[in-house]
Parts: sequence; structure tokens; C-alpha cells
Amino acid sequence: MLKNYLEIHPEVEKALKEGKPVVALESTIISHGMPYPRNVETALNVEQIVRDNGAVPATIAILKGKLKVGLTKEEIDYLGNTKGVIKTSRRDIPFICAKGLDGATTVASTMIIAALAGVKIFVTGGIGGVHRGAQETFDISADLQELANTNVAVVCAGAKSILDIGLTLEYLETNGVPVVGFGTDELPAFYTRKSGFGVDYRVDSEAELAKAVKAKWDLGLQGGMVIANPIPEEYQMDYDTITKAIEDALKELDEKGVKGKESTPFLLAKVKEITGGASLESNIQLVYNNARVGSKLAVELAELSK
Ligand code: PSU
Ligand code: MN
Repeated sequence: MLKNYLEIHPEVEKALKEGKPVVALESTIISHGMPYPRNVETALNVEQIVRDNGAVPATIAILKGKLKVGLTKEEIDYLGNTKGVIKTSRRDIPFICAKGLDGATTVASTMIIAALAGVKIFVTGGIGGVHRGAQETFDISADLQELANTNVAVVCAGAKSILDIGLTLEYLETNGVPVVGFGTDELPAFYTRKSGFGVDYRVDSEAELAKAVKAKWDLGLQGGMVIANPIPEEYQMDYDTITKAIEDALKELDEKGVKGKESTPFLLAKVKEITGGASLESNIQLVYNNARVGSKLAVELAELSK
């Protein structure tokens, strides 16, 4: 039955069969998270970094209604360069499939498709979370619910302060999702290494991380894990600059009445515009950094699972 929906790239399929490390990558970051052509360039570089660190990259998207695990260069270019690719979260998947449409997958839907294919480790930039003002708007990313239920570990650079980081952590705690700091006691805030919030566990090596990931699923503890890897020092943004940019972006979001699935892409684009592109450079570098850690984690996990 699954075969009617799922198309795994032969290289990825072979690696999975042989128990080799595979790293899932999302596609909303390509279509809605960064401008062309930097998005495509970044996506291809990330795939190369995964390879250089001993794993096979599997960029995930929905193309003509098929759930694709592993894309060609042409497909990545298409996603980055085509208007009207739909930002696809859990609720959207059945309709994108049924109508044969193209969908860029968020953290939530990438986790779903990775899990269907048997990919355990997923690298991205930032996860969605509880938005500021969620007490009024109820805007809570479906990414959090997916982390509660789907067995994929997500390597990211923490939670962006376009979100309410404190409430995001509360939500994850309630749902039993471990939040791990990679080499840090403090949750990184995407563009900056510090957020003022602690993590649940600090882990200093990929090998140690792999043991915890394995133990979680060996014990049948359903759900994912957030592995928060701070942006390298030399690429982090000035705290006051980024805070001001985010506040201005949030104000404009409010004035324009932007809501629902448009909120996150709107805020990302605004922050980039306000910072004159500096946030984009940081964003790209933190994804590269996550790709290095995620690939090494996949290698360690494959080794442990032999
Ligand atoms: N954060 C980023 N870049 C992104 C996203 C989040 O720094 O591209 C994307 C991811 O795909 C994430 C999604 O899953 O936004 C969350 O959207 P929402 O808040 O609508 O759930
Ligand atoms: Mn939302």
C-alpha cells in the first residue's frame, strides 16, 4: 500500500537496507525559508556536508503527489525556484497526494515521511514552536505535536526568538520530548548561542547522543528528540540587532494581520530584510553546522545498531 505513495531514491534505499547512516533534510527551508538561489545552493551544500561526514542525504518533499525521500539536483532546484510549491504540514499531506501536487515539507511532515522510510535522524535549521502571543492566537506549530509522537531525532539550532521560547519548552516538556544541548547547558536561540533558557540535558559528543537516542526507542518511548546545536561563535548575530529586528518583524506581522501558516515565512523574510541579509548568512552557517553534527550522530547510531 505504502508503495503507492512513497518513492525512496535508490541510493537512500540501498543505504537503509544495509543499515548505513542516512540523514533526512526538509524542503520548506528551501522553498519558503530562504530566497533563490541561495536556498538551492545551501540545500546542495548541506547534502555534500552530510556525505563528507559519512552519511547519505535524503532531502524530503512531495512531488506530483509522491512522497519523495532523496531528491535529485534538478528536483531541489525545482523546489527552490518554483512559485506555488505548497508549504506542507501533517494536515496537508493527504490533499497534496490526492491532487498530485508539489509540497515542500516542514519539520512535522518531514518527520512523518522520514519515519515511513525508516530514517531516524533529521537535520534542519530551526523548528516551529509556540508563537509569541499564543495565549490569544493559539498559534502553536504542528512541529511540536509531531515531536511528541514520531520517532525521529531533529538536529536544529534551538528555537528562534520569533517564538515564545519559554512556552515552547513547556509544551515539549508536557509531551515528553527531551531537549538536548549539544556542547551547551543553554538552549541556543538560532541566530545567537544564548537564549536565557536551559536545556534538559547537555551532551558533548555524537556517540553519547546516539546512546540516548537508541535507549529512547529501544524502550518504546514514542516521539522525537530536539538536539539543539548552537551556531558557531564566528557566525552568531549581535543579540541587540537580532532582537530589534525580530520585534519590528513581529510588529509588522501584527499590523498586516498575517496569520496561520504564513506567519513563519513572513517573519523569516522580514528579519532578513531588516538585517540587510546578515540573518540569512547566519541561517546558512548554522544549517551547515547542524549537518555536521547530525551526520556524525547518524554514523554513531548506525554503528550502535549493528
Ligand atoms: N524556522 C526556520 N526556517 C524555516 C522554518 C522554521 O528558521 O524554514 C520552517 C520549518 O519548515 C518549520 C516551519 O517546520 O517553518 C514551521 O512553520 P509553522 O510555524 O507554520 O509550523
Ligand atoms: Mn503556526
